[in-house]
Amino acid sequence: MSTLKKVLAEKIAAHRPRTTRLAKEFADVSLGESTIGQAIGGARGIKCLVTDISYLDPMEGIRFRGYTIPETFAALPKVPGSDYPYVEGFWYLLMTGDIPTMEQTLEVVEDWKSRSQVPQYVIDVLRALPRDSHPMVMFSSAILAMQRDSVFSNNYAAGKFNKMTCWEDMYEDSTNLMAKLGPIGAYIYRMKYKGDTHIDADPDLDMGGNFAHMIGQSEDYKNVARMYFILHSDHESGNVSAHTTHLVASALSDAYYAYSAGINGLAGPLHGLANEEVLRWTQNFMAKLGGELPTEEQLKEALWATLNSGQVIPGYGHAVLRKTDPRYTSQREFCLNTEGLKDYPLFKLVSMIFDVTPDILVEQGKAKNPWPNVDAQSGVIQWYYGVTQYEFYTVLFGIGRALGCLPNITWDRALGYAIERPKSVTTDMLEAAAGIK
Ligand code: AMX
Repeated sequence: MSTLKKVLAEKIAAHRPRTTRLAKEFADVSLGESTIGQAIGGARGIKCLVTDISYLDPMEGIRFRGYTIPETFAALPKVPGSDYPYVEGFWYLLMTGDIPTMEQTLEVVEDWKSRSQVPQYVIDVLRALPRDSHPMVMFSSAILAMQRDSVFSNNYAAGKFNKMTCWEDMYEDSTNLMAKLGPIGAYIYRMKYKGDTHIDADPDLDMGGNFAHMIGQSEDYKNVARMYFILHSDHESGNVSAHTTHLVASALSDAYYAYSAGINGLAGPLHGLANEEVLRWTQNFMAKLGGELPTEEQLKEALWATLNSGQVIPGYGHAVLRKTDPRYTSQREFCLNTEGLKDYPLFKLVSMIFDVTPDILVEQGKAKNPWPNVDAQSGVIQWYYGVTQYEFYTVLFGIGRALGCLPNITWDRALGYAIERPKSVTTDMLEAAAGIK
């Protein structure tokens, strides 16, 4: 058994009595009541999910297993010659809550390599889809196609379901899936945008480095990939992709069914597609100006025109955050510290948008959070390095998001979380509760 799985088994055994005690002795303790506004308004703020993988404070932003983004980057073992950590070490952290040693990290690196071969039938599925299908359709289809190999579902069908040990099958499925997502993303990218020519994995590289290599990117982009996947991994469990994955898994559906569904949620413009929308908005705007940077007045006009036409400013606002997203700040610092990128016109425009948009959103008076989220900054980095196919950006997000969603559903199984089933009411009942009927 790998060190990671052994440590995970110990953590699970130590954690189980806490959840069991809470459910048995304190089940009636209230976490707050729900209102009509919350029932109509997307369940915003209702506390009815549990996760220990990450926590999102509205003012501070995300902490992964208790670590802020800078603390996470500082604490994890770094890829030799790089300022950025191994994605594999981050996976160890999210799974167990422990910062791994270099040795433990390298064990995960080897484990993923041994599981990373994409089956030929997945390639066949990808090739059978119309080539102009959105890359998220391809990504989700590839994940779903692999369900036939699910350890959990195959054991379940063989009558081998055991509530106490089934987390191990979920762990195996999650690891098998995670190890293949980078290569699948790279295959989609090269098939769609690089003349259907493909690059084999380099056995000497880590997951992030290999993704950069397999899409045909530069040495510098390896750090971009590592940073990007880690930053997009987890944002506690109420967001659409994480919640969908958890919800589907709660029916004892396996990791493939669950994460394919999560990816479909990530594909929406209010969620993961926003990074594509940000680049489209910004590029269209620059094209109208003949490639020149706008004046502040021109920029304000364009932002108001977007709002007045009933659209949202992509990359701004958040359901939970009430300040600038630290994932935005982290990527902004990467731009400011990277020669060439800090003076790049598109980055300058993104910075100008950052300077004027919050005031405009405040003046409009609708958005509860006028500050930028992760998506406002990520596309410009991709564009700078030559990943200019912005419909692909959400696939990058989807590879990263699996780092959070899959440990979450492994723990869901370990702690025996119930099938999810919130209660519905009718509009008549709401009107009765409001005293207007
Ligand atoms: N531009 C214009 N209007 C906005 C806005 C924005 N960026 N953000 C919120 N609003 C509007 C909402 O549309 C809503 O209007 P309505 O009352 O007419 O329906 C009103 O402000 C109140 O919304 P809210 O409570 O502040 O936000 P929310 O929790 O309902 O939605 C989010 C959050 C992210 C969907 C929203 O801010 C938004 O649409 N942002 C732009 C899209 C985006 O960047 N999405 C990515 C989010 C991060 C991620 O998941 N990747």
